Amino acid sequence: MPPSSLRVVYAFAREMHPKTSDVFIQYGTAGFRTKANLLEHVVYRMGLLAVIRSRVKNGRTIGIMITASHNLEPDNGVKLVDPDGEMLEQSWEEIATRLANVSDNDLESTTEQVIKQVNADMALKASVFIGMDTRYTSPRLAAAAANGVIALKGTPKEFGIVTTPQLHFCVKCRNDNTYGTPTEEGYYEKIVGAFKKVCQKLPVYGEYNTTLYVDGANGVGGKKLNIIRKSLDGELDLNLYNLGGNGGKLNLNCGADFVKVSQKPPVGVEHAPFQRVASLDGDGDRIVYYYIDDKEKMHLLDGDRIATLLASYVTELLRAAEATHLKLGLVQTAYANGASTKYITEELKVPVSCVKTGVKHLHHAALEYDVGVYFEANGHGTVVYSAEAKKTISKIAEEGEPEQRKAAQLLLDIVDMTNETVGDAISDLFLVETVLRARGQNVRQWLAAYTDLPCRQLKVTVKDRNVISTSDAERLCTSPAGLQARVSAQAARHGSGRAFVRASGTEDVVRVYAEADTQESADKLAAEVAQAVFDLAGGVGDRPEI
Ligand code: G16
Repeated sequence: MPPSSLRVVYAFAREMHPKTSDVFIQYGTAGFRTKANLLEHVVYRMGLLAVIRSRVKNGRTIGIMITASHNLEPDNGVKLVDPDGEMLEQSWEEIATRLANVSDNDLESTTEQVIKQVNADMALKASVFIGMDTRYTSPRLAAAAANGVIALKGTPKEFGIVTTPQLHFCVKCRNDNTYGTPTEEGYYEKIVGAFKKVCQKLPVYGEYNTTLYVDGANGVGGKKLNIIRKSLDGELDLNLYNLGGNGGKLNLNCGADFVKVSQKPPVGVEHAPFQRVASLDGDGDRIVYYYIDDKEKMHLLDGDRIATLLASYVTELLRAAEATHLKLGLVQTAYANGASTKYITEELKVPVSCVKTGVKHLHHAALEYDVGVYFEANGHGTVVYSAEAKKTISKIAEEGEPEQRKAAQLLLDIVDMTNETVGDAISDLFLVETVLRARGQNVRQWLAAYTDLPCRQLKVTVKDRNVISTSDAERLCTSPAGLQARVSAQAARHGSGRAFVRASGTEDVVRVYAEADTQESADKLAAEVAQAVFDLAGGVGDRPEI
């Protein structure tokens, strides 16, 4: 493709997707995210970038997902998916930001510069998969993405409404046909198929019961579970709530983020004492569990709990398969409850690493292990298995002693049930149900593994959240001056006190996390830290109260 044909890039931009706002926008924790009406030109330009990326990757397929995941309905967003189904390589985030912010007049020349910089062969074919969530602004944005792809003579394929992890899965399958079939049906076949296989091997016993309530956050995840429900042959009875009807608004007072952050049950879900409930987020990439006891108290089983459940069960199976030379490790972020980290190291004796927020950071750290379990406390996570691990387990499944074979075969089903590309609420749901079923456990028994330290999360609005810098996997705040000293001093005044602050990469806020030995202390510490952020980082609006 000769550079002169880049003129069409400008023409499409000017005629159909002009840049109408001067607000600077940055590729954040999970792509670009802001009010939907500020995004059309950004998404069009990501269509252009996806084509360039595909050509740099020798024509392998790249994904574009239109979603703002856990954010409320007025927001939207866009993120790029790399050929192995992973998040866009980080060195390209700066390029994405540059392309998103240039004026329409400079778009043609900037596109040309990017092509040169990354050495893309524009004569190659380019393929881009596009998916979107259920937001009413998504179809328009998906069309803008497709136009960006067409402007650079790439081939877009639109998947319509899918969960974010389903799009990641399809991209991976398209580039590696040993992983599965790159369609929504291919996804169900592999992931739900593996769950049904496991159910044949593990009869229901003990305290486990097959009824599961699900809060669909009025988003896409619940809708997809509604499709899956009919094919489960009674192995799992899904009672689905918040499917987007009856005036329910996306992520509003429901969904995984609401449940985790507010520590309250979602609206729109019926509750029965001790009934386990899974709560998904708006695009189906996060999941947390909870139950309400007979005194109406809610008990949360968040991403840390899911990680420990999966890591302990896989460790058990590796032991039974006599494959303990395979190294299993767990990856968390600063949000991980201190009690979970203690349990992982002291009880499970599993190595644990701490990285910055964002699945992209956790994913890469998890790849260091033969079996890497990674979860953010907010319920975003999965398991990755090295090629060596898969080979070893397959060999044992065929050639081992009977008991070893049994464990290895279960492990192979678990590998198939896992969406290894990214955190996936649906895949994680089946993994959790598998472990509880295998152990004959109810949700209270699951919770009994360890006791969480009480914690609290708050948001503070400031003039410019970029004034906050951090180090040590976001556990230390390096600017503005004096903030860390105040946070440390406040934390030291509370038993088991720990707190940190960081700028969100998906919302225009500074996040505050605090934990301590009592809920009262955790709440107080969080409020004190929120005040410190407000005072030293340019808070706007009302000063947080204690
Ligand atoms: C995204 C990321 C997660 C991150 C979350 C919050 O989740 O994929 O890794 O934990 O945002 O990020 P931040 O604290 O920077 O706003 P989702 O589910 O919204 O895509």
